[in-house]
Amino acid sequence: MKYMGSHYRRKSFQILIIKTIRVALARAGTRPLFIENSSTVRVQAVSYHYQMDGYTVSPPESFRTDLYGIDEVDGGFPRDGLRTCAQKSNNGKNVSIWILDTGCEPSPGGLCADFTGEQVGTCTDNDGHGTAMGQIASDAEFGVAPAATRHCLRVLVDTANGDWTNVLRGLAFVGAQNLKSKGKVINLSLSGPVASNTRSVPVILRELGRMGFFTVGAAGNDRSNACDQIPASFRGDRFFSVQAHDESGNPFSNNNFATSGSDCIDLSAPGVNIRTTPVAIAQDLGENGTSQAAAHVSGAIAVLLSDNREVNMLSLTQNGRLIDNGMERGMSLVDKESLGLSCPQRRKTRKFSSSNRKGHRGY
Ligand SMILES: [Ca+2]
Repeated sequence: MKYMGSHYRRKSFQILIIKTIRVALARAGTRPLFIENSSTVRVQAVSYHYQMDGYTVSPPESFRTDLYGIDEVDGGFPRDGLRTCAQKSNNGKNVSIWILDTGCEPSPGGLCADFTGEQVGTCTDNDGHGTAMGQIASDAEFGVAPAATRHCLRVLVDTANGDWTNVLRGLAFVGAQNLKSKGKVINLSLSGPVASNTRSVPVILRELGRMGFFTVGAAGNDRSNACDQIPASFRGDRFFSVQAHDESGNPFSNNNFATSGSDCIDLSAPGVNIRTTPVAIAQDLGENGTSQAAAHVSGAIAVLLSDNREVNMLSLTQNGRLIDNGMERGMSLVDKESLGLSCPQRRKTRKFSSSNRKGHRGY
């Protein structure tokens, strides 16, 4: 019966998607859709330079300040310069993270698809944004959830914008998959104004939530009310809208925000001066935005799921801190808790060896 239930749900979802996409296509969505990355610098070189006092961290046990985001998620505040929880955690193992963006490199076993019509059969990222989001969430060495399976859907074109219709197609593809995993996370580091052609987005996100998907959306970088943006304005138990803050806990200057009257922000996460792979040695560049913040939260959710822990605001922010958005723009802004996981209470998996496998039930 359980199987029949999930089968029925997938079937009904597919019917819903077909209807929804028809509506979206009929509306000929041409409203702008932007990635949430306000950086004016583009990192372009090719190698990691994460070292600490000459000690190459592989896998990372220690971090430079330019990995403060990973450090912050891992154990929360105060940051300890260490990946304190990783050794006790499954780090996203057997959890799928779907990156809907400009494309990225799937991890082993991950899927890749193009919905822009530009690159049939591939998901090559010619912009860099999707690659960065994928790395923050699940890079095998420096990601928040290094053991997660990363799937890459190309829904934005090389100029890093796109059409909601392609995003909807990507979401429909995700919902139609029947992959075995311990959990499913969708990262939407993109945003656009709420408009007539975005009415289908909440419908699909709600249905994906019912199917067990957790979705993370960027709050947006427009210095405006997040409730005017989609996906941030979507509200749901399995949806999180994310602002950005810097390593000192100051809010990102272009954050979209929540007011006491209309609150469409759930939490804040690292999103200022975030380094990702294509960084040249000796360059001191970072990228800013609620995109980067959202990707941290996607990775954190994957970590919680892999450790059989609840995913909710409490578990995501248990070791976070209050980010003071204050009254800086002359309006009543709502302060938010920052992302900060507590470490798992006990080790969930053990190394495979003949000595400790015996008698270990695992799961
Ligand atoms: Ca840490």
